[in-house]
Amino acid sequence: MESKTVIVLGADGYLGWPTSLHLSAAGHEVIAVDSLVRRRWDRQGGTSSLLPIRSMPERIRRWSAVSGRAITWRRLDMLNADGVRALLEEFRPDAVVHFAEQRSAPFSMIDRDHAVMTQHNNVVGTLNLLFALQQSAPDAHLIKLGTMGEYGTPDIPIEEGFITIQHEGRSDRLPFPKLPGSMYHLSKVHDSHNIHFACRTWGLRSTDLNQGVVYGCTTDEIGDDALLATRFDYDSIWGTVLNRFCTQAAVGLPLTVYGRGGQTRGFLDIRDTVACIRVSLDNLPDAGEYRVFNQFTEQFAVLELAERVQTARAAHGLATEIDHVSNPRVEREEHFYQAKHQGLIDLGLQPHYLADTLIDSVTGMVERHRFRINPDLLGLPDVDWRFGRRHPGHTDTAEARAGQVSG
Ligand code: NAD
Ligand code: USQ
Repeated sequence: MESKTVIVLGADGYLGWPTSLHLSAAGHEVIAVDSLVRRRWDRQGGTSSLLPIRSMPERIRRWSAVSGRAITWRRLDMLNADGVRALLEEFRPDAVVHFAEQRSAPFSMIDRDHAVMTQHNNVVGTLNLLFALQQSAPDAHLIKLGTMGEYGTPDIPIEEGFITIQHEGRSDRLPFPKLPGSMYHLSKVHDSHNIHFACRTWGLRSTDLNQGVVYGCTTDEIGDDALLATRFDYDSIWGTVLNRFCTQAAVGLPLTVYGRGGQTRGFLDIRDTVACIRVSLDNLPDAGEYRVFNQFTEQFAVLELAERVQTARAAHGLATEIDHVSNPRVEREEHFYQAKHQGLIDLGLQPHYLADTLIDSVTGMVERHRFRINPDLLGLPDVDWRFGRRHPGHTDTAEARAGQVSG
């Protein structure tokens, strides 16, 4: 397989770090880039990864020692437009994988400042990248992480990016309608429009990956090497639902199903996140092509997931309680959901489906690190879609605003 030069933006994050390792193991030259702003948001908000994570230089040294492969590290904020352009000119990448965004829906709904910061960070960062690509690397393949939540939960099947519409005797293939459910999810819709425009107008080539909710904490490259661990969030701001349920179960707390629990989403194992990026990288879109894949492997209702965790624990003789807590979000709790996800499978993705063994391995990891858990972060959320943060002062918003600037 041809070795490519790949810049991974957001490489210090939950998904960016394992992807950097996976692409490096596949023989690509990887340049890992991050502003480290997420570590700052954690410090400011009192959250932290359950798994201890090393600094980027430490993790890269460890990877080099165990694999014999080098990864280049650069600290850079995507809001620094000149820096983004200089990065592309220095490395002349074949591809850029863009994870570097504020990715929490509850964080974006805390208050006006957090909503503005989220959309500014994500939309302006991506615009800076698009202009830098146009000027300095127009042939590079942009692989951008979008989200299934861009579509919302319409009462018709969800296509992969585009839908053919018949209207008044005419027909066209148009972007699928979007009904996002948070200020964060909206930022991804704005990104998608901007990327599509850049492909149509400047001839850039891009794969927009509408990824579902990710679960799990390890990949083939990380294994059980603590020095290579990626972050694992369990709190109500950053923790995604299955990771939270496994954590709650492991410490004997009730699983917090929001509302009735019929909310259905697409899900995938973190091992499939990294595989999807590699598969996208191996299959180059044409110049000017804006390609969209729905990146998930199975869909579940939230209550169904809680019951899966309950069943997996019961197999070990352990009882798990499920609590239906008042839903802090504005979302449908019972709805039709049928989203297509064929594109990546056609390109060769071999999915991992949710198994009790995965639930066991995540709960086992949590049990080994339970002394690091702050139970206040594990329970009920304190951000409400209608009212913002219930306990103002928990995060200093002025400080949080400053958090968008790296340094
Ligand atoms: P994460 O918060 O763990 O990682 C994101 C990284 O991007 C962080 O290390 C952060 O410091 C960095 N970053 C943010 N803004 C930046 C900026 N302006 N300049 C440079 N670096 C910046 O998040 P994650 O879970 O790894 O998510 C990565 C991407 O995948 C996000 O775009 C997210 O929207 C998308 N996604 C995640 C999930 C999921 O379940 N985790 C699901 C679907 C899509
Ligand atoms: N939920 C619960 N209980 C919890 C936590 C969540 O019932 O303790 C419910 C939520 O109400 C929601 C669903 O679980 O209906 C998913 O919530 P989540 O926090 O796991 O995921 P979400 O906020 O949608 O965001 C996550 C990532 C985001 C990514 C998105 C993919 O943080 O970066 O874009 O998943 S998707 O959902 O497909 O848009």
